Amino acid sequence: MSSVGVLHKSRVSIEEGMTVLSVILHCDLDCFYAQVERERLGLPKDAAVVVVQWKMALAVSYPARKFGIKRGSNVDEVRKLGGDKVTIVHVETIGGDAPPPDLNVDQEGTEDLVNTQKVSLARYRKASADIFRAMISCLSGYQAKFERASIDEAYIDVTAEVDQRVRKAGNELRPLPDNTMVVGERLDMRDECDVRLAYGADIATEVRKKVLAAFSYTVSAGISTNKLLSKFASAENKPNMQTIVPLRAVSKLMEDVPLRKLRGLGGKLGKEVEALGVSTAGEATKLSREQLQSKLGHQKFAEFVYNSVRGIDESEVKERDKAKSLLAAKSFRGQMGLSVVEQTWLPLLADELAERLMVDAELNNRDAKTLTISFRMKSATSQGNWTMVTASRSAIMPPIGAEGRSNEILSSSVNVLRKVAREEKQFTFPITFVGLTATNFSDRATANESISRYFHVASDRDAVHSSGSKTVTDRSQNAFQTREEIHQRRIQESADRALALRLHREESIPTDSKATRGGRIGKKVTSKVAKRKGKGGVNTLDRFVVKKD
Ligand code: TTP
Ligand code: CA
Ligand code: CA
Repeated sequence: MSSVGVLHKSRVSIEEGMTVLSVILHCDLDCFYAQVERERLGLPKDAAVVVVQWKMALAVSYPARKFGIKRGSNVDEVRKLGGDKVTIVHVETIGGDAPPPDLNVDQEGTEDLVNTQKVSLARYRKASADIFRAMISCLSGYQAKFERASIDEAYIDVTAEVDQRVRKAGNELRPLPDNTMVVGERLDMRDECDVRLAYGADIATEVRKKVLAAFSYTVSAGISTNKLLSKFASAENKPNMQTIVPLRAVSKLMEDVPLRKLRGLGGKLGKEVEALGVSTAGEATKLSREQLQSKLGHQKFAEFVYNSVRGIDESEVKERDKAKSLLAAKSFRGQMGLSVVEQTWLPLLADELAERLMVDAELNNRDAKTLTISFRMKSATSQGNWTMVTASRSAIMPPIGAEGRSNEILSSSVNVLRKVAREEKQFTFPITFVGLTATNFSDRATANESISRYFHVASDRDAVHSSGSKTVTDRSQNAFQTREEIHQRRIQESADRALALRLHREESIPTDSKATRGGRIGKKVTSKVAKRKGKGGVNTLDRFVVKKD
């Protein structure tokens, strides 16, 4: 594929009779968790900081990378390489009675905490929300589309804004902003595409400066004509730099780019393509669509890979500044029996999810309609072997107006778990993972209306904080109760709420709603449980989904 082909694919029409080149920015925080911890602990900007989870490094600050410490390094190795020059911080943990692990001292038994505590990413989520808000406020007044892509990265489509700037100022010669690199040759200001990317670089600098000024976090950015190229670019000159990939440089660039570095090819899909004997995008351009399809099975995947390795990506920047789903989950080292999951982990996860939903509702004025419970375990195959699978099942999310929402989430989850244990004989308990996911968000304006009709509350805030109600999001209260007391209390509260809740559900959500059934990836299994849907319990509305590992 020639660069002309790439050029052609990167053109979009934003105004009748006028075709312009897209300008897409990709912003990615440098060593994100490490920067958050550095600021939280008031450490100097050049501090060597390593954030670990249990014994493994998750985020490594750039000064710490100089010691040879990498993501995935074991904490003993981190200590050996960095000595006392490195600050090791454990991610926040919740649950269990023991204090969180302190890995700066060689704490005995830290490993055991894995199965009594779980990590909380609240700090990083909060920082993420603050950062994105700052970025969006920086873009206010601009014609730009902002898409949150992960906890620490975002795409920004600045095509229309660049278009305006070109119209106003044209391609006047001016220096590129500081900390800007260009892949390939220098920009050619007689080239329309290069001029547009230079304007994109100005906007990227504004965004990065805003985040730096507000929070002292450095951001790296990529500036190019589509999401794939800009994401690749942002990682090229980290930290605290921005990189332009001009269209002219694309064919040459792709020749040597490892497949795994491309958006969407870092995981399983990339691995399957590599199995065809290629390791770079350039090599992969030798593969025909047919070859790709016969290996990958699906025409959609073949097309995606065929385009990606040529630097072609027509996917749009979707206007989205919030997460699509909220997940509270726990993986177990070894396996976990059902009763412990039910008594210890599900209450903790339900609390966490309810709390996060509440914060999310206040911030984003929305609420989730679907609750999905997933767990990972062995499953018997028809050949008499077993394989690891993640099974999930959805239920209607208890409404936000209800007191003790966490109790409802808990009882719903417990129902699902028990049902599966009882009725899905192909699965072998215990399990190695359990997760509660909130999805299917809608504006709270509509959600509130139907809820308040049933619960007669003035506002959600009042309901959640109503005096005397034992909301399980109140941690200070929990701290003085034993786990058993909390559990009993939850069961009681849960029973009290059940009737009102069922009324709400029956009234407001059709049993066959698209919301609870559609849009999942994975093999859908119409199980015995699913076939009985509609008869009674809240979880029988939904389909059962099994995804093989
Ligand atoms: P990344 O953006 O992949 O990495 P990073 O920000 O630490 O470093 P870089 O400067 O190279 O961008 O991930 C963002 C955060 O997400 C990271 O700080 C820690 C967390 N994370 C994990 O917990 N596990 C993982 O496997 C990855 C990839 C990231
Ligand atoms: Ca990052
Ligand atoms: Ca990232």
